[in-house]
Amino acid sequence: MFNKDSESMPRTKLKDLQLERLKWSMAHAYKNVAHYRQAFDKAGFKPEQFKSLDDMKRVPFLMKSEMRANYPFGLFAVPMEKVIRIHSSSGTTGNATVVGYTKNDIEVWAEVMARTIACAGGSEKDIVQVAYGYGLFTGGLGVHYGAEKIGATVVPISGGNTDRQLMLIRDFGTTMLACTPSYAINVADYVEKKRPDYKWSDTKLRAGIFGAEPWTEQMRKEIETRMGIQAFDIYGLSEVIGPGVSCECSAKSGLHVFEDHFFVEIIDPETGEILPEGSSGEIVYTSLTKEACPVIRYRSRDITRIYYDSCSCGRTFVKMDKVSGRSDDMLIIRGVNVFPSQIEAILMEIEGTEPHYQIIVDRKGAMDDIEIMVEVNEKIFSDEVKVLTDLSNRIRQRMQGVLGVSAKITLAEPRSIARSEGKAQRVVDKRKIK
Ligand code: DLL
Repeated sequence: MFNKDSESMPRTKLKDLQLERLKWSMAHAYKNVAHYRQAFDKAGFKPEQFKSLDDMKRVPFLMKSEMRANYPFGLFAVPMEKVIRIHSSSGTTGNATVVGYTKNDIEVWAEVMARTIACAGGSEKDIVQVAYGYGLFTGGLGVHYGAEKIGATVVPISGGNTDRQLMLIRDFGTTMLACTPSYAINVADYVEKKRPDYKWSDTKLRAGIFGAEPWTEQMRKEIETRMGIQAFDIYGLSEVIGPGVSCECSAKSGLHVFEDHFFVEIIDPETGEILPEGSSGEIVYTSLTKEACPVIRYRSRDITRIYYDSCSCGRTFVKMDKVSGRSDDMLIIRGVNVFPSQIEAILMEIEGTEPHYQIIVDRKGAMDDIEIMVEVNEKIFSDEVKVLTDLSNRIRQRMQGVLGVSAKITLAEPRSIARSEGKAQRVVDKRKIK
């Protein structure tokens, strides 16, 4: 479902549409949500004063803490009779935020998710196995509605139960798998270790739409080679809608943002200043069509870059880079900024390590201490001590070289780090717990 009219609109026309929709969205939020009224009044800004995209900088941000402070329904802009669905998320850190959807919001969500599946080459001919969790998390139902809208056959299995996932992929002829990238690797591991009889080449699986957590190019390669499929990055956040905010097309060079529904800016996370196109910073969202829970300048904390390039797929929407981390997830180790995704990228380059790891940060006296627990493969683990010592030295040196901090490396035996069916818990920051 490549909606040519909306997805390959000339950019001048798109900007006009965004301006018109921004005016509506701001007036709607101001009129119906006390929080926006107070925040706008405090900033001395009235929605009627919004005349051009340049006026965006005058509009106050919405912080996650403010969403939480309005728990549960304080940011709803329509009466409850109009709300037909609720989802809730803890995001990647902290407490729950609650979002609501009107009938029309669910329609828009299905539309952007149908586009996402189409971006990954999907159509009514596909059988889509939805192994994202169903429930308050937006992954399961988000992909489900999009797959139905495109006319595909949906297998709503939800997360977990790897044996059953494998059975249905084979028996139902699943062509597309939707789950987190860490679970996809988990499934590939499981086949290798426990199901030598299971051959990916005997299945019809040809693509995967993976997201909900940061992942690297190396992880993509790993999934693609081990399962023999094409792996696409899909991105979204519940505060904005769920999955369906942006996704990769066949070019696999950045994720197209569905700009007719979401207006994006990149800001400096420290100062809040808008940064020029192509700069790396925090991505901020304003919903253009959402009725139940409009978000105006929502600070996502996700770090990325947005830019326009004329894409071979014909879509005229800007692209965003793979999210490299979160401004609030960034670890500061002895004064050095470290993103978990950098550590992952290093591990993936080193032969013998598995993509299962955990970063444990602690404070010994006044010093930050970082330990990286890395699983190694069966072969390496059964090797002699010297091989293991060499490997751990190599990882330590590489970390020091790239990150600029020294880390303690602990090699763990195969399958000793807890697996997740959803988002993997990569970081244990004991400094926050104390
Ligand atoms: O994770 C929505 C989703 C479901 C997206 C299924 C893709 C697939 P939340 O639980 O609200 O929503 O978490 C949103 O997860 O701000 C990012 O930090 C992170 N995230 C989501 N997708 C990606 C991705 C869903 N493709 C938070 N790459 C976001 C990196 C991602 N991070």
